[in-house]
Amino acid sequence: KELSDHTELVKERIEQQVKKPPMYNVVLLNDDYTPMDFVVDVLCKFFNMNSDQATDVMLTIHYEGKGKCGTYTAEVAEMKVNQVSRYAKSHQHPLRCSMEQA
Ligand code: NFA
Repeated sequence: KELSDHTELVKERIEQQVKKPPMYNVVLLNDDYTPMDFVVDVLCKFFNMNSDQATDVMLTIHYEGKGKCGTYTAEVAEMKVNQVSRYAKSHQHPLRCSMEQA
């Protein structure tokens, strides 16, 4: 019995180590002022998209209110949100970026 209890504990520990971390979608929100070109630039610069992909995502955001830019672990998603927010602010655009559980 003790042996199987121990086996169960080891199994649980391995399961935790193998378990995938929670993932987050980084999203951009539409607004009335940020230029379309700037959004495409952000998507290329921070989310490694080509111009065609970036234009598709930008138009989705423009017409649907928000759009997914990528899916990352919490640490990486937070970094993207901070970098994009700082970049938009430094160019005096109101573009907002946030993360949500995937
Ligand atoms: N809606 C903005 C415009 O018409 C473009 C935009 C797209 C802004 C995606 C923010 C996000 N200039």
